[in-house]
Amino acid sequence: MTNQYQTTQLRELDALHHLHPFSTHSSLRAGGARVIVRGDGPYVWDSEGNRILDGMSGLWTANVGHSRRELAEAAYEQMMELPFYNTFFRTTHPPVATLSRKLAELAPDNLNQVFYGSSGSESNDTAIRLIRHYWVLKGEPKRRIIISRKSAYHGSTIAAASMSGMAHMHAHSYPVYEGFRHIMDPYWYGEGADGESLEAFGLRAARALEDEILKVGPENVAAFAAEPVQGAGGVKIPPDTYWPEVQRIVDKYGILLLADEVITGFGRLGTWFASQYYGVRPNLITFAKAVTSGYIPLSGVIVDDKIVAALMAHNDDFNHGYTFSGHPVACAVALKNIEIMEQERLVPRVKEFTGPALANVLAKFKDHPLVGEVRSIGLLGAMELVADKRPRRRFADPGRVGLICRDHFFREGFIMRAVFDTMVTAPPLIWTQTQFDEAEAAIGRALDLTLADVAGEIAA
Ligand code: PXG
Repeated sequence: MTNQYQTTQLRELDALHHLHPFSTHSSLRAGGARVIVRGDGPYVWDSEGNRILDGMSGLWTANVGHSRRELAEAAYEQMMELPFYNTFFRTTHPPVATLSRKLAELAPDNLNQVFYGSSGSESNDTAIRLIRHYWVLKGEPKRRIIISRKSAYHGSTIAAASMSGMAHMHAHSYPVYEGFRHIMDPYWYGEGADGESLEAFGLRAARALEDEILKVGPENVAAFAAEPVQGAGGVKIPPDTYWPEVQRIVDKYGILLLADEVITGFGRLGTWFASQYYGVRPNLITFAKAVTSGYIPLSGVIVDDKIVAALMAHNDDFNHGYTFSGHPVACAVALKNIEIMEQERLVPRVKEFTGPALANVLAKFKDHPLVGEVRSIGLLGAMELVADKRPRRRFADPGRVGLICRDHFFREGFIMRAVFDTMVTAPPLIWTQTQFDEAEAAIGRALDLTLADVAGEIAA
């Protein structure tokens, strides 16, 4: 354990020299960062010795839990054998070839080839280039527009941020990359009209895609890009009617479908990919995060045979790639991670036990005075904190109460993330009843403490 002196020193070094992602730097510097020093299975420890139940799997990543020896050994062995070699200039190596075959086996039938990167953002940049290049190769270069959704998060590089819908990201000084359009989210709690059924809302949200296609001209549309379940946007789970209607529209206009499975891939919904859960047929799946359980960066795009056929039909280079595309150590860790998931049956277990257990914990709080809605699918869950449940009235100053609640969760030894005033969770796939019980107790205490802080703002 780090002692108090070291903690203070580390906080100081961090404040002086480390610019954190997505942070308000002034308040971060004033308050200092929490120092996390260790992880083991479902828990992490801070430098003051507090054990914290990690309800976010790191950051939607650690599906097999923290600090698994097998993964460290896989990395070590690969580093001793071949720590790095590139995959440019007609070279390959055993881990990348073997992992690619494995991913083709796990992905839907028409997706059989993988292009690698090191982050979700990079994989989405690759997907964007592949999509636009495909239409050029097919002789339809006008098809450049990619439609996505308002709360989408596809990454932080300029292209991936442009495909993301979050207006607060576009507000920064860079120009939004040309050729993206954003439609409504399938978010019933936020956007459903009073009295509108989930089913009717799901169809309305899907038809926003058709409206947009017609508005910009079908001949200009290259693809629709979406997370099967929106993660960073607030665990927005589409109604059952949404994806079949989207698939119908995509098929009708012959546009490509990109499923961003950076969060939903590798078992979160009880299938290897959420596309399989929903029965949708994407032409590209992007993945990252849990492919290695976050132990080492790796990402990629799994690509439809018809896109590969278009590439094969031409003799031009596809001028794109990263030094670390198919990094051997990352691929070796991914193979071991997938092997662990298979051996421990972690994916079917989401349907059999962990998914229902999470739903059960969240359901206990649906009548809490602060909670407007609880929802979950597999191991993704959310709780809406509201000032008044009945007309779905939110708190003034969105995000304030979410942060109060998040801090109470932390102090109660449990990590949940606040997306404005929506508390979200994505537990690792290894939780047992013990962790679900601990989560339930911590949620109960943290909600009550939050309620005490904001009692004056709650409808009677
Ligand atoms: N697509 C999706 C669906 C994501 O969730 C990315 C792409 C980008 O991946 P990289 O590896 O470039 O970060 C993500 C990332 C949050 C949070 O606060 C979520 C992400 C990243 C950072 C924070 O929920 N998701």
